[in-house]
Amino acid sequence: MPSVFIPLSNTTTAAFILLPTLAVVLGFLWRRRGPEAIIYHDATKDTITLTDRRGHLSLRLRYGQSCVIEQAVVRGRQVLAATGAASGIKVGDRWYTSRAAIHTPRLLITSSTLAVSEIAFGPPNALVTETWLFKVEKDRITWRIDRTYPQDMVLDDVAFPSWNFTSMTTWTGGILGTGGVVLPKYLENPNMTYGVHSGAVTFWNRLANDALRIVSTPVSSRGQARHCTSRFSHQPQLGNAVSEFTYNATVSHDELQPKYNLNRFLGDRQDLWAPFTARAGEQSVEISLQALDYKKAYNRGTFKGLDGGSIRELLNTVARYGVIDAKLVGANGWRTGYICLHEPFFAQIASALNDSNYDANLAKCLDYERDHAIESDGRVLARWKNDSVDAMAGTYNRYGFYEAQWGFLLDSQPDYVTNVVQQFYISGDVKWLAGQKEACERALEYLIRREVDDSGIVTVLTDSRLQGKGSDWYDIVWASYKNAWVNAHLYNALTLWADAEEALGDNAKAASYRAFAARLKESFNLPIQQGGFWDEKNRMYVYWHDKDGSVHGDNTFTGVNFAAISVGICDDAGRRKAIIERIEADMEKEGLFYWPSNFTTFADDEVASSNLPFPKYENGDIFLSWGALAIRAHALHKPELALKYVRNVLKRYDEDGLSFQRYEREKQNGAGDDILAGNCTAIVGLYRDIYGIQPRPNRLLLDPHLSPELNGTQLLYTLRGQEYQIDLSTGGSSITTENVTVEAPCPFGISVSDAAVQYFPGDGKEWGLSVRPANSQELNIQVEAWESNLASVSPRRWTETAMATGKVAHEVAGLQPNSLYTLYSSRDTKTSLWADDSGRIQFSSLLNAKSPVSCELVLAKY
Ligand SMILES: *[C@@H]1O[C@H](CO)[C@@H](O)[C@H](O)[C@H]1NC(C)=O
Ligand SMILES: *[C@@H]1O[C@H](CO)[C@@H](O)[C@H](O)[C@H]1NC(C)=O
Ligand SMILES: *[C@@H]1O[C@H](CO)[C@@H](O)[C@H](O)[C@H]1NC(C)=O
Ligand SMILES: *[C@@H]1O[C@H](CO)[C@@H](O)[C@H](O)[C@H]1NC(C)=O
Ligand SMILES: *[C@@H]1O[C@H](CO)[C@@H](O)[C@H](O)[C@H]1NC(C)=O
Ligand SMILES: *[C@@H]1O[C@H](CO)[C@@H](O)[C@H](O)[C@H]1NC(C)=O
Ligand SMILES: *[C@@H]1O[C@H](CO)[C@@H](O)[C@H](O)[C@H]1NC(C)=O
Ligand SMILES: *[C@@H]1O[C@H](CO)[C@@H](O)[C@H](O)[C@H]1NC(C)=O
Ligand SMILES: CC(=O)N[C@H]1CO[C@H](CO)[C@@H](O)[C@@H]1O
Repeated sequence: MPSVFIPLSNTTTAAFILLPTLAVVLGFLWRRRGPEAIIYHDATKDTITLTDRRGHLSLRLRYGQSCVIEQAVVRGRQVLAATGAASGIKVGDRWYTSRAAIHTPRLLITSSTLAVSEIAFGPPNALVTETWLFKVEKDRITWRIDRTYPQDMVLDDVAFPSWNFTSMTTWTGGILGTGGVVLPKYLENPNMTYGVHSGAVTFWNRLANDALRIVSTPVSSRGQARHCTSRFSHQPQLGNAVSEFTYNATVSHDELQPKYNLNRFLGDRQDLWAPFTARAGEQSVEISLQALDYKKAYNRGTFKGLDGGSIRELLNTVARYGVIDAKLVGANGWRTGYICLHEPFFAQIASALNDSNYDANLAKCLDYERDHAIESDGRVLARWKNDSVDAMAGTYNRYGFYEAQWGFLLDSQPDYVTNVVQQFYISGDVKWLAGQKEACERALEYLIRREVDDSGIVTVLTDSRLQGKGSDWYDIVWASYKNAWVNAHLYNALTLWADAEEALGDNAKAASYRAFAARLKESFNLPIQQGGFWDEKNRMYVYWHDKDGSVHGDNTFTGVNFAAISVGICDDAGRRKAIIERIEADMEKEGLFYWPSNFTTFADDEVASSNLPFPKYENGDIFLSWGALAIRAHALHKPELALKYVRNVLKRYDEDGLSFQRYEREKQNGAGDDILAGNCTAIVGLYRDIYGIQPRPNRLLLDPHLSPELNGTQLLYTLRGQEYQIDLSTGGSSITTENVTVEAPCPFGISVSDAAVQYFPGDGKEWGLSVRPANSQELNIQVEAWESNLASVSPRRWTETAMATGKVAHEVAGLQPNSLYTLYSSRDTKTSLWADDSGRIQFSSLLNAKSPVSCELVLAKY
């Protein structure tokens, strides 16, 4: 468009008067005729080109004896292979497609739509017919496909439609509607295929900074379509051509089933889904196609002291890679296809990711686990996998859940509950939580029944290391009887779950779980000689006690020590300091980029022999999965140390994409083909404990632990559809939403309801101040003092500044009911206000532009 107008703007006044008319004429020509026209028909070549009004996406359709999209230009980059995008069906081993050798379809073109009808392909006695309706919009092109099956048909495969991209490097990856990701670099061999039950994908290219978002929605009002499914493959090379990357979408009435076991990934073939019956009649899908500026679409804010590009990339690749499919969310990844239900950090990953699709899928996954992984006695089966190779004999169920061959890994009990509560923190969905109540109680009671005396400490199923069985995440370390790892995670789950019981109104249960947690905390911290886990001589926690009284894992096992600090069961500042400083000294000595499981070896009878000699695998290698625990432990003690290790991980990511299971201790090079998504947990820790972003069911809590290099970091974050801007500085942090900025001593919380913004002092669940500015009035509230304690009589003090003149409505809550308060303002006013029987006061004040007003609200003395 600019190229048409620029010459005109240089002409005389007379030409200017003509401009409006000319613009209409030229605009008309441009739209209907020019090569950049929104819909441009080149009848000589049998092609029609459609371009969105912003000119970011352009599709070229070829229709002569075919119906195929042969070019897709995404922000100037052509991404399709010569075979393009088309639709089709596979019957037996024969493909019938719209790509070639069909009757030329009928066309109907308007200024912004194109209808292509009478597209027919298929076996001669059962032709499938389609109509494609394209609509060109400002920022997208929509493509509706109405397909009619003449009869019920058993199909081996379907392209509804399928897209062939130029090569395996056309896209860095594709963010899926499951919250997961397809990564072409993990489909490195011909025929490698990955598929999911979702019809939404945003392909992106990091270098080109472009993205193509394809979102398919079944049109259920028309016919039978209900499910969308996606499959991605590395095509074998044809001759000297480069291998194409294909995206094959399916629309069906019934949900497609995997053809081989529960596989969503195939290493050497593409027929991922089982044949299915397409019902006679119509099925329709609406596909929205958008070309995006990738960095803008996934803008996380302005980063200081860290590379925001790497943070975005690590979250979009490593973190998402743990999602296997709809209802299957984990942190190992879809290549090896394991989910460890004995990992507590999926909802924490969600809270760093900021993707409502991931959140929704995790909620469904936890329901699926509730229904198929929890046994009647409350036992939470520890793992899921596509096959039973890793299962303890007889435990693999038809949904894919099982006990690990290494032993009963009991951390699945608390970790399931932890994920449920933290998912509730993100969604705030009390109804969903209520559906989990009975299952979570059952999972906790399973461990509670295993309490030793009245200590609060519970035991695992083995009594002695000599039984040679694992009992937690470190599955080939023979931790037995009283296991500090399991007990620390139980403590965490109990305190979280007590909070959830309160949200559900069951205060009695909440109190009993808190009482158990308190008992456990006390015993946990006792010296080892008295049955606790604290080793006073070495100033660290040990890993376990065998039943015979012997103590094991006194090798500064980092897992237990970081867990104890980060879940708060160790809250003694002296102990924290001793542990962290000792570990840091060892890190420095060895020059390690990240924490190993242990600095020196476990004893021979404490681990599987495959862990020997030290350092090897779970005996001394570096696993990134527990990064969030370590980051939190450090953030509480020394934020700059936490930051140092976040930097190291980001540097690694830039070097090797973190594509390994663990790092070998000696050379610190990557090893292991189980490419763990848990690697993202350092960034999860960065968001949660350094930036301090912590969703809560009724607010966004901000509790940062910053070091000065991070000053000026500005994060964009969305929670339950509400957008927040978070400005971080060691001098004071603030949150802005709905034109209101609240700066307050941390931690504090913010939420929005009834067009007003609420401020929650401290980490309390109740708001203290609610403000509603005039329309479009920007308002800054700086809280200087606000005690969240109801009984407190200390004054509440704050300063408000408006950018424009207008009336601000206020409500203060959490006051002593039926009491008289005095509001002093720096404008020399003094107002008496009565707190009603719910302890609330309402008042309005007119603020003048840019003149700050300080307020003080004090309980009046009689
Ligand atoms: C995409 O490529 C595959 C493999 O080369 C081919 O079989 C298929 O027909 C192509 N799809 C389209 C729409 O042309
Ligand atoms: C759908 O994808 C498969 C590869 O997974 C490919 O063989 C087939 O040709 C595709 N269908 C079409 C019409 O492109
Ligand atoms: C890919 O799969 C096809 C069909 O199963 C097979 O014929 C072909 O040999 C495979 N190619 C490679 C390189 O594995
Ligand atoms: C965060 O979520 C919101 C709402 O879904 C979305 O608009 C935004 O693009 C997301 N940001 C990132 C970085 O994904
Ligand atoms: C399960 O998945 C793994 C990894 O993708 C694969 O190697 C294995 O063959 C699958 N198992 C079966 C029985 O298909
Ligand atoms: C995560 O890091 C491990 C090293 O602990 C590495 O082996 C693995 O490939 C990484 N996973 C991903 C998805 O990058
Ligand atoms: C960070 O900002 C605070 C004020 O917000 C200031 O006191 C401190 O000196 C700053 N630090 C650096 C390194 O700029
Ligand atoms: C915020 O203020 C701007 C003008 O400064 C206005 O356009 C916008 O509508 C306001 N937003 C809200 C939520 O009031
Ligand atoms: C750094 C450190 O304390 N390492 C410990 C690791 O384990 C051995 C025992 O196997 C201890 O002696 C070390 O102190």
